[in-house]
Amino acid sequence: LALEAELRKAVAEEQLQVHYQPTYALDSGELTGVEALVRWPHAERGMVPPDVFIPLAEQTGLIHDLGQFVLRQACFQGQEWARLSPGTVLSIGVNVSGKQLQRHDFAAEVSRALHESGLPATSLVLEMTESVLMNDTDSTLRTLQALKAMGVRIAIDDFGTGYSSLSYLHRFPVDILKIDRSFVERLSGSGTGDEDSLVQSIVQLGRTLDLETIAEGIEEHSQLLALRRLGCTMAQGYHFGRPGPAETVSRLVAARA
Ligand code: G
Ligand code: G
Ligand code: MN
Ligand code: NA
Repeated sequence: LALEAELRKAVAEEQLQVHYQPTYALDSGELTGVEALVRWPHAERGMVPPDVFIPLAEQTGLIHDLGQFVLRQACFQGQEWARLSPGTVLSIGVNVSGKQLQRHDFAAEVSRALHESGLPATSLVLEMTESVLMNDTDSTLRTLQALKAMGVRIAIDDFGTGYSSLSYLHRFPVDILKIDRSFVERLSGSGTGDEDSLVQSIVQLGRTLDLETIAEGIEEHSQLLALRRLGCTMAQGYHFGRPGPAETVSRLVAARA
């Protein structure tokens, strides 16, 4: 079978899996949420990485069903964690591609997933890249405003790698900047080097615009210390935990309950 046909089958038969990577508060070390990351376990190819099949899904239109699957899984799972540990509110991050956002019924589908799962809208964070928001159409604006009205939050993924224009931050109701891991990788450790000023600028931009900042790709303790020094409040990365099956997060949630 061609990869496309196999992916179509995998989506239709719900063979895709959703893994979750935890995010943490940098000061308290508290678990604050997760990012949902789709996985494709393939009989012959092993785990096919999303870098391979997400672009294919976008080209073929499969991204709509795939995206709905991930969104619904993440919402139901998020609500289960909320039940496991009442009083703990985890943010549930779900990646959204531009193709999904362009669909006129996207906000309605999000609303349906929230209602059917019982997950509060304020727990859901939709992650999209800057390039998605550069597609500055009235329909994108309407969709984001509808999501905002529900209480869903919007995060800019890979922030700083896309476009030099920041005008979309004024036009669209953005809540969170996720600092791309390429910036985190270059942190000096002292928090005072030239390479640190970029991260510091993003954190300050976030503060000025009243946006949260989450640093991605923390692999070293020294990066954690530098980020704290630079005023970043939240982080995710291999240093804290790799993406893993829902049960891994369930254990973390149960441990705090
Ligand atoms: O998960 P890593 O674990 O390999 O993910 C690689 C890329 O795939 C990232 O850029 C991530 O944003 C993207 N990705 C992972 N899961 C999803 C998903 O459910 N939907 C979309 N659109 N992209 C995803
Ligand atoms: O584009 P997006 O931010 O959604 O992609 C997240 C990707 O980053 C996933 O592929 C995830 O597995 C990966 N990732 C998460 N933490 C780390 C990390 O500490 N180091 C590296 N190299 N990749 C990471
Ligand atoms: Mn992401
Ligand atoms: Na990213």
